[in-house]
Amino acid sequence: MSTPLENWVEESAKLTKPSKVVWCDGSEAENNRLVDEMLGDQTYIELNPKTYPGSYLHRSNPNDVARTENLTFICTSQRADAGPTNNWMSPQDAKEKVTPLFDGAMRNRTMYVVPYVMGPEKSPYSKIGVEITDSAYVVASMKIMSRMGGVALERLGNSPDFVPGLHSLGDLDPERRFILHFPEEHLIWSVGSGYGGNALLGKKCFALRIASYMAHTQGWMAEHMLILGLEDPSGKVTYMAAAFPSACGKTNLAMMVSALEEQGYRVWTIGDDIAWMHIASDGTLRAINPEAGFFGVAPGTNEKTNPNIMDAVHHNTIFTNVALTPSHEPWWEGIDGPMPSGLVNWKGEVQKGSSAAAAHPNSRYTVPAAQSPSISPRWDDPEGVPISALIFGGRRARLAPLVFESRNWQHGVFVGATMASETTAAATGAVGVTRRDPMAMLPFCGYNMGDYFAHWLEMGAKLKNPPRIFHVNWFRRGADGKFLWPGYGENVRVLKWMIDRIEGKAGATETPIGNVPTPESLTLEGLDISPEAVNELLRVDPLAWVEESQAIGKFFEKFGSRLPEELRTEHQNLADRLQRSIVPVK
Ligand code: OXD
Ligand code: MN
Repeated sequence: MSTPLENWVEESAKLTKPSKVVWCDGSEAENNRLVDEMLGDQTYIELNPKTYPGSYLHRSNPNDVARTENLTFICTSQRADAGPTNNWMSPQDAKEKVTPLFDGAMRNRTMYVVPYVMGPEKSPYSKIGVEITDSAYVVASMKIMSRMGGVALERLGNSPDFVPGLHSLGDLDPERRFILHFPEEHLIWSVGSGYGGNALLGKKCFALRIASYMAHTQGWMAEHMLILGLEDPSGKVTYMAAAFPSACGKTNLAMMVSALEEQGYRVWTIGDDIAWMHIASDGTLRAINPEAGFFGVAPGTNEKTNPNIMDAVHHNTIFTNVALTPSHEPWWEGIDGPMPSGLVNWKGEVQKGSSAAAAHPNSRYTVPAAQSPSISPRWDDPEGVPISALIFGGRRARLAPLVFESRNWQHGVFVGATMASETTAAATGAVGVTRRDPMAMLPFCGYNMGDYFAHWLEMGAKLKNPPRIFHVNWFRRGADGKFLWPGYGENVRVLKWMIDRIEGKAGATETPIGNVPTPESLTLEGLDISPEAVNELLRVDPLAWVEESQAIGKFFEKFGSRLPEELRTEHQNLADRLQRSIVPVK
């Protein structure tokens, strides 16, 4: 008798017609074989073995360098269940359309069967996925990003309880590229892209889109959040999870070298992108990081912005679409030091001048999480870590103050649901446009976002001691257009204010949008910042927020009757509070 997994593999092989099928065991020997093959066919370029041992550069097709949200679909039987923020196709239409693209797609190629666990190997909260792919680069990346191979097969046994994901590079033509999710079947199909978020199916496709759907039906949360622990001088660690849209500094925050380390405040990393959170038997919210690696944006990363990752990526790392120095080291815009001469750009061409970027703005490193010096001793804890604070944030050049605290869980859900940010290069499309990105889940929610908001509200009601909810904005600019806040390691000062709030030690001013720190309640010693800049960072401009409130109203209209009443009430509440705070001019 064959197992459900064997049946699905056989069915997929019949459709895609590979020349051979390889079941991946996740061993070093297997990885070495793949590396040799990829060096042979130039999928990989070896980096300097002295300074970057075990590390390789991969150049993707220039038309395939970022997630393609316009080609990403949620295929529920009812359109309304995918909601107004997702692209939708019916499961039947999607399969009819895309089956021909898989038909024979793996001819003369190897089909790899990649079983993996998302989450710590022994955690009751972990889940199993199996990706079928014809890309060796995807296999090597999945080995870093998940617990891949025999561990997953052992845990699965003969059970049908896994998320199947069928992936083929196809012909890499964007016209024939589809990233399809069938949440009702827990199934993923992806064709025509070899890029990370489209092709490493454990990450965005499973751990966010399919998992958010599962979490809704099963009573837990799958969120686009980093997880960190902030240690205080007494050695106590407070755990926090934070949602920011793609490429807004989640990795840097999760791995921060604290500017207050001498005072005993230290940051420990549990995860940099995704949190799965469950209500434990003691009523606390427990978070695990389903991933085992970091797939981070390289440009802008340097010894100042993220010294821990700079250390981590010096071995066993896959770089994608970065530039290459003559001594075969990776290079990107914003790395320490000047642009070296003789650089080869991300497309493999000799770099001429600096008018065009040498590394693609969305170039990446893929590195095992355990290699970061900041990794928490509890990052692999099967029970997860208890979360005391949830943080939302985005890039807002003008509007949002450095930090504010919501009044309660319901208000916090409203703050998350109305989050907005200026877009980055992590997805294809215009950069720098303000878009509303609730809980940073806009591209990743596997069901109707109105129902997702309702789920958040329900989770809060079930928690004994719901985490406090904060909003941060590291990106506010002054009248001169310059950032007001130094960011990076200095952000610990804001995290410290949060734990001081949780412990009832820090002051705040009530404003229509929430509680904003009093300047004295922030720990600013040793920071070169003027009192005027601090005031500007903390300023809430009611007139600008009235405009924001109107934009929120427009956004909420999209959800019609699926918008929870509580959020309408919070919106009205904001409008009323703003009204009261605006002193009429006589
Ligand atoms: C990511 C993203 O790659 O959010 O994490 O795009
Ligand atoms: Mn992300």
